Amino acid sequence: MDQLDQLVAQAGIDFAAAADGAALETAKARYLGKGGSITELLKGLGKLGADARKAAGAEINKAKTAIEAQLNARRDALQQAALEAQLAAEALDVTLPGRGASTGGLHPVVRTLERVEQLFRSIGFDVAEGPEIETDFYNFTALNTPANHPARSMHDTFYLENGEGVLLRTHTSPVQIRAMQAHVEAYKDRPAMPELRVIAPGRVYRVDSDATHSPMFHQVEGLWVGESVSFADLKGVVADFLRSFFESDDLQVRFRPSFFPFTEPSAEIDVAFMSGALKGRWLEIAGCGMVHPNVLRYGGFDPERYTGFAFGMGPDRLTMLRYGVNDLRLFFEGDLRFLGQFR
Ligand code: 2NL
Repeated sequence: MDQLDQLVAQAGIDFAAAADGAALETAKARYLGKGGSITELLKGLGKLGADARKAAGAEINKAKTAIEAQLNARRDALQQAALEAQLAAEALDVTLPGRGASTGGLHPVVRTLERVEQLFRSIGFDVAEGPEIETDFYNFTALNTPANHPARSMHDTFYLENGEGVLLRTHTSPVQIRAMQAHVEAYKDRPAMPELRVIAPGRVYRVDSDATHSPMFHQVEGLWVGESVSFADLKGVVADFLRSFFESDDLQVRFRPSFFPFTEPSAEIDVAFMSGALKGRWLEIAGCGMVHPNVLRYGGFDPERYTGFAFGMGPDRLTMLRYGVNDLRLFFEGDLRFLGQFR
């Protein structure tokens, strides 16, 4: 094989060995660069006679063209390989399932609270909220619960450290006292005062913890104050509410005499379902009564002119009955396998 053919063959081998663009340019310089083999051969042509120069020049140019063709082919191949590597690295598998936009849901007790609120709104009640950190006055005194009453004891009530009579509310009644005061204040310079109808849903706290008691639980209280509000109104409102809430027209409701410091007379409310797993069993569901005159007075109402009824119930228990849940603690453990069933 003549020298030029060998040079072309060697260039082909060198170019094939170049793994990337930079290596290929270095290899190219050995043949086509300033001091490259082909360049040196072309420089040597000057020493030849005219005929020999013409023949040799044609041969060298042919070799040069062949080397350039190999160079371009290798350059294209390297570029193509780089592109393919990049595409492979950036590849997206569009057949993979999506990340899953999971929708949240309302806590079952919140669903109960919203249902209770909606039913009472439909008969003209407002919904009131208030602070969970309360004073001794609003939580106890204004509710006719005297200083030495057992409900105030350290065993039932979470008192705040360094707080002068500051505590976690043990019921939502303080919200009702505040609502009464605000109502009386709002109408003090008006010719007449409309009736006050309000429910107070929210979190309450007591030092208590077992399968049926949680240190944090919920309460909904209702209050209706006016000039001719009677126990008969109380019975009608509560019985209608319970039948609507449980969607059962034949729900049995009974009022059993009881005692609360803030109502007189007072009653316990029991219900019995006429079908289902709990059929025929009386279940305690709420407490109620006519607002005690002292409580009306603390709220700003003249007990000689106004009467009112109040009731309190546990939405946690309402939720357990409505959904057939048997352990209260499930509501407060934050386990999504349980909570996810109520969406
Ligand atoms: C129960 C008992 C009750 C009330 C709450 C109340 C509020 C005011 C005035 C008078 Cl501002 N009473 N609330 C009355 C009777 C019973 O709750 O067993 N709750 C779960």
